[in-house]
Amino acid sequence: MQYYENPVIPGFHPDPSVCRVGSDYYLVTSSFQYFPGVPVFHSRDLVNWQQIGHCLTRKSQLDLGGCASSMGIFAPTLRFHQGRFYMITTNTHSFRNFYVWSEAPEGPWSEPVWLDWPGIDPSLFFDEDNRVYLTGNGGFRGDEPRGIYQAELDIETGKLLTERRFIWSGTGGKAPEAPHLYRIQGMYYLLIAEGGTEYGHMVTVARSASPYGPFQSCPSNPILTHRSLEHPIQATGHADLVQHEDGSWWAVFLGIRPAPVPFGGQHHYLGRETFLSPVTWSEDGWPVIGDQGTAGERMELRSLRPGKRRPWNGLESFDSRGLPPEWSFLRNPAEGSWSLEARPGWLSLTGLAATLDDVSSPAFAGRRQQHFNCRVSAFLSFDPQQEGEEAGLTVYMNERYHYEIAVRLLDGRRQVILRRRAGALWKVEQEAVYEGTEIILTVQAEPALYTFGFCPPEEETVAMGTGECSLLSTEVAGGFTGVHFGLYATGNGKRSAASADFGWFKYEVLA
Ligand code: 6LW
Repeated sequence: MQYYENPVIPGFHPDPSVCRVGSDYYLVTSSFQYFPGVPVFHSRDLVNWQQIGHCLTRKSQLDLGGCASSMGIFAPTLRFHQGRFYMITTNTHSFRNFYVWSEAPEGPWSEPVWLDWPGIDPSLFFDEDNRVYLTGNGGFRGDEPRGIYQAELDIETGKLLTERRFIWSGTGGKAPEAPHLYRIQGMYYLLIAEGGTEYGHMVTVARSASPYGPFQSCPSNPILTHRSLEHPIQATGHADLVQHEDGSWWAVFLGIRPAPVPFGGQHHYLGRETFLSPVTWSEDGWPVIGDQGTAGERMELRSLRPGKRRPWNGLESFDSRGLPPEWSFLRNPAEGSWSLEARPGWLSLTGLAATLDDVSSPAFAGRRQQHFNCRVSAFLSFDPQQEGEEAGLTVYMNERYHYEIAVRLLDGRRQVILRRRAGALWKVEQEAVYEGTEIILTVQAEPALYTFGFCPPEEETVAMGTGECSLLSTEVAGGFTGVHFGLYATGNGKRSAASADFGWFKYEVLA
């Protein structure tokens, strides 16, 4: 038997939504306070996904100025209809729902079409009779019940064509959300998530002969959940279905992989990740996800024929064509804070007053941590001019939970520092005088510990200390995101005179 490995998209990639166009599959995930927003992935086999861009690449589409961490872009839905891709989502920073469209999934995508529609997790369904349904979660207005609401939409203008109607409350779990409507074999299936996006998460389904119900709940709900199971994958929920070209059905959904912590308990810091599972149909026409509602780290390929997996390892050398698609800024990047042209072949970051401790746009560019065991290194050329100027490599969950290995100017001398921040606790753990202007900064990640170091070019690594992974976890830091490795610069209160130039960035997966 042949297998594929879950998660199919590791690291902070929650709320997956998928669609198929011929033999090509496209998938989007949530991005919160990171910019550009809504990563877009492509696959030919459902197992190997490659990021090809983002839907929201302009401030006119995504304004995150002052956006709190874990707010911003919540769950998107991706659909294809008559030559156009549509991506609908909520910017919870302004609390508005909107969609963008494009003929090419790599973009560019249209300006937002704003909706008069409350709640989160909007979804689109294009019916065979050309009606378009907007389905989303609600229950935040007045005393309206929590659950799933729906209306018909004019997809050209974004105007609602009907009243917004309550269609299902789910099976009684908290936070009924993440709806998707499908028409399968003449019936309307409504797939939702319940239980909240934590350890009680689950997927439930109901069906009706009419798109507005009444919906009959599946007798074997929930059709996916790992709640109260001893299982390496937890919090499974928020699914979307797709039919393979060969007729087989598959679900993408989110889950987490908690890492054991030394004194017991579980912590997850890689974020909510994207998983894949086969879907079979019961004799009475209900979908069954995975093995009677559970999914594994290794699952049988069945009819899938995956190509070769593109290695996750990467050496990024920077060129003027733009940052690689896996890279993001924290909120909209501040003008003049980054450049790929100032020093060709380098990523130049100019420190601003803002630091990594601020809900702001510090000079920052990073990529997700996607593996428990990996090693990251970055080559930095930096000659700080003013007291407090600093640049380096951060392991970043949010402004209150992050670790840095960095170079800064203190009392007129260049030093390498290891700093840890976990909530109100904050400490520069190590300081070492450093004469050179070029340095390689390193972080080695293991499931329980990050180990920080530096080396002058061509020399041995000097260890600077460690930081516990669990202190950056969602269980400690809160929120909906996962850890990023970020290159950053800051003037610690004022704009820096010197730019911090990064020559390369390496991400190596370790066994
Ligand atoms: C999202 C909701 C959820 O909009 O978490 O897991 C919220 N599900 O559906 C943020 O990702």
